Formats: sequence, structure tokens, C-alpha cells
Amino acid sequence: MRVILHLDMDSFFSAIEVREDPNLKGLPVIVGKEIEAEEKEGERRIRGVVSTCSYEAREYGIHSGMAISRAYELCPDAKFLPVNRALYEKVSKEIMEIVKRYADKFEQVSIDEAFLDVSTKVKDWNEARGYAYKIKKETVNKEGLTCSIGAAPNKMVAKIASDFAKPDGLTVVEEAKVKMFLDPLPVGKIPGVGPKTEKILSGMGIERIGQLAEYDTQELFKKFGRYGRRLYLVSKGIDESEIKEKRERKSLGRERTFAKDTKDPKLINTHIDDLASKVYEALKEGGFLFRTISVKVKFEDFAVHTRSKTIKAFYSDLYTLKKVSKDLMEEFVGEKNKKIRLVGVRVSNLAVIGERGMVQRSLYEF
Ligand code: TTP
Ligand code: MG
Repeated sequence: MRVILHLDMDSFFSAIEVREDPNLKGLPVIVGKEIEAEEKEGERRIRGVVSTCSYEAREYGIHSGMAISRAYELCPDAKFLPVNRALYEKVSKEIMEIVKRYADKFEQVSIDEAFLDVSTKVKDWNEARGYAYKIKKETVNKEGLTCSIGAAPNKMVAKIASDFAKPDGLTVVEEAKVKMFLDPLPVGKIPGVGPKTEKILSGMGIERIGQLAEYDTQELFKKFGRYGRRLYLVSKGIDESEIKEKRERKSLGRERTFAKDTKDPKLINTHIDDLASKVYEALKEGGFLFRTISVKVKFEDFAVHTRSKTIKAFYSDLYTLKKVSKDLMEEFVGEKNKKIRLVGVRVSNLAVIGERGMVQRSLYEF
């Protein structure tokens, strides 16, 4: 039996603000980016968008992505707070550490949500419910924050289920009930189906997932191409995708012993280039960025030396990796040096692409 849980924190940023200031409890609380008063043509304006808001604020029709000015129109008495991202990231880390321990396999997918494979932890769906409940209780006890959990035979159904009874929800959808659960839901509940697709589907007379499941598959493929195939599978509750574990890595490196000890700079540099490429491939696979590059050499007398360079920001490109590695190697290579037996390239100070707005960049402009 495969049991996947999807956990999503309730009104995450605003729930943290309420926890920090209990006076906010029960009030419409809006957390927004770039909240600032600006003077324009003699008029004071508030700029920015709503990151999230408390469930009390949602009753006024306020939601993520809405202009703060619009939220202000809908609920002038709401508490408007700036985004304290550093705090939310710290809390996110703590929660993920707690939650991770419950899983055979764990995949964090955003600042406030994660998938857990708990297949070996529970024997049946009843136990799955109890197990999920334990997790919910621990996040409340340790962090003072509630979450919603969906339990299902796959990631997609678990994600739809976690959203089903928000906030503080727990929805279990066992295999035999997947169809019954999905059929009546609007197609917009399918992760990735936005207003655009919803509109096209509506034009085809499809409003609910059950109607999508019954629709002529050839027509779906014709209309949406490969995406049509995904829609079809999802509507039937089929999703074989695995939980992708991102192992926390402190560093990542490759090394090589030469067939014959050498001091030939050209040959050594060729190997450094090649090792850098291998490290780069591994970085790409894990979605990592680096700040520190190190090289290691073992001389013919087995003496080991390393040299490192830490750069100001996170980088991810092969050119930077090769260039810095070769620069670092310079003092070890050349006629006056001993022959080299082994070389290695390593990166450390890693970050994950996508985290904290990390993007790929290059140290060198071309
Ligand atoms: P969500 O889980 O989508 O929203 P939420 O946790 O606030 O509320 P819900 O109870 O419905 O899950 O997003 C998590 C956090 O990500 C959210 O608290 C704030 C941030 N966020 C933005 O900054 N901008 C956005 O447009 C969205 C959707 C979220
Ligand atoms: Mg959430």
C-alpha cells in the first residue's frame, strides 16, 4: 500500500505574524510586499501586493496576489503588515525538520508545503489518519501553527486532498474512494489548471473532474497535446510520480588519480576541466548553487594540499567553476613543483536553486 501525505501550512505568513503578536488573533491580517505610502499627485497611495492573509481577511474576498490598495478598499480596518521573510524561512526550516522525521521519503516543495511517503509507517488508511493527526498535533504544540494534510495513494490526489478542508484540515482519500472524491470537484482544483485552462475546458462543457475523466481522450490529446494526456491521467486519479528527496548536501566534489604522476600543466588543466564538468553535472542534477570552490592536490610524496576561494554570491555556472579551479591550481603546477599524483575539485557553501530567490548566475560576464 502506498500512502502519500501532502502537508500545507494554513495562511502561513499571517499565521506566524499572529503567533508573534497574539493581539492579532481573530483579526483580518494582511501580509504584503512593499507596503509603502507614496505621494502621487498630492494623493497618498499604498503600493504592493498581498502575499497572504488570515482566514478572517479572506471573508472580505481578499487573497494572495491582490493589490494592497484593493485589499484596503475591501477591508480598511485590516492589519497590514510587511513581509518578514527571514522569520518565515526560519519557522519553515523548523517545521520541515519536525515533519521530515515522520517520513520514509520527504520532499519539500515550497516554503510551507511538503510531501511525505509514509508507506512503511502505517498498515491501513485508518492508521494513516492517526499518523497524520499526530503530525498536525506536533506542529501546533511545537510551533503554535496549524496545517492541513491530505493522505492519498499518490502525490496529486494528496495535494488536492490537503486543500479540501482548509484550514486545520485532515482529508484521507483511500484508493477505493479516489474516483468518488475527485469526480465532483471543479477542474480548477487540479494542480496546474489555472483560469486559462479552466476557461477552455468550460468551453468544451467540462466543469468538474468527473466530466474530464469521461471526455473523449483523443479529443483531449488533440486539443491540449501532451498536456491533454496529463489531464486525462489526473482526472482518473492516476499519478505515478515519486517523492523526490533533496538530500541536504554540505559539499560536492570529484577527484582523480593520474595513471602516472605528472607536472605537465596542460594535462593537469585538462583533468581539472573534466572534473569541474563532472561536479557541474552533479550540481545541476541536485539543483545546487555554490559559493566556495576548492581544489585538492596530492603530490608524489603523498603530501595533500587544498586551496579554496569563496565568492560573494551564489553561482552555478561551469565557466566560473573551471576558471576559479584552474586559478587555484596555479601555485601547485609547474616545473619547480613536485609531481602530482591526484587532483580534486570540490564546491561547498551550497544553496538550492529556487530557495530564497536563488537564481542561476555567472561570475564572469561574456
Ligand atoms: P500558500 O500555501 O499558497 O498560502 P497560505 O499558506 O498563506 O494559505 P493556505 O491556508 O491557503 O495554504 O502559500 C504559502 C505562503 O507563500 C503564503 O503564506 C505567502 C506566500 N505566498 C506569496 O508570497 N505570494 C503568493 O501569491 C502566494 C500564493 C503565497
Ligand atoms: Mg499554505
